[in-house]
Amino acid sequence: MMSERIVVIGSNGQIGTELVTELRKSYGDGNVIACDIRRPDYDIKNAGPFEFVNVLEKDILKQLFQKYKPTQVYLLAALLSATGEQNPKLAWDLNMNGLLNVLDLALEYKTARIYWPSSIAVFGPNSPKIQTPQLCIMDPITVYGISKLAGERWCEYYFHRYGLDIRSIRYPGLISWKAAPGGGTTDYAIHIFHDALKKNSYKSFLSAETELPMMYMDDAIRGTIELMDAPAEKISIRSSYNLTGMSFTPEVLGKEIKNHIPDFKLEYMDFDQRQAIADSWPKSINDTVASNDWGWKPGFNLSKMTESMILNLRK
Ligand code: VAH
Repeated sequence: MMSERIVVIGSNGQIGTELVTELRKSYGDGNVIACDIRRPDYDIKNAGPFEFVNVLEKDILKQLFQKYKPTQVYLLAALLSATGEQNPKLAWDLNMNGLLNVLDLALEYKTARIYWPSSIAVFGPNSPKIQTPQLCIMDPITVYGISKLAGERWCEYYFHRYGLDIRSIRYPGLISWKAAPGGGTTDYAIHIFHDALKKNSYKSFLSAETELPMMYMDDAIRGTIELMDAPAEKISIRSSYNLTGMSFTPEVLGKEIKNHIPDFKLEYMDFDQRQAIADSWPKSINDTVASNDWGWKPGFNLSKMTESMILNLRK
């Protein structure tokens, strides 16, 4: 079997950092090319090939495809919900034209499989809030969500029109300790652990009862690779799969942290513009289609995630 050659664009990000490491374990360091707009701030470069790539510079991107003829491409580069609202036109340009550049080049160079992440940000105020289904009303209020919803439509179009095997997951909030989060609305659930260990306290920018779907990064990485490894005939969704691990509020997370740090104190900011974004998103996600199609099953619940975060951050 021809060996896989995998290009990961956006390798320095919260997901990319861990995905490159995991893929290199399976496919060998030299077969996973980490690509980003800036040099990695840790030793990923020493562990395997790294290329400076701006996904909006199509000629440079074409040289990357020409040089590596990748069998798989993961496009993770994007502006997330909160930072996207600070710079809407850049968010649209990067998230949308970055995807279209990769889709066109994947066609031209016959890339066997492409991965592109969507998000629960594609849902909006009129989407069902509880156990949000795979198919429903989707009226996103952020440019990030709009770009992810449009991107899902393009992915499905390139599959049906050109047969491009592109696969996607609507990630919930992702919690991890290895790499810094990148400007999301759910990032309170990461900062809270750092502050709890440093200052025994945290001031949440989301209100106590703001329930959101979340997932531990270990589950997100495993689910992503399981989706990419699934036989094509099992994939019934070519927009993007609903996927979740758990749902919780800042208050519930704070109580779970107190089980490990008894004098932890959680407070709340009076106002933050991310509250309106969070209020427009689902409280919980129905991911039975992913379970039925390719056997998805989360491995981390709130207590297991909290224990792992605190254990690893304490090291
Ligand atoms: C964000 N972490 O907050 C990302 C994610 C569902 C949330 O898309 O923007």
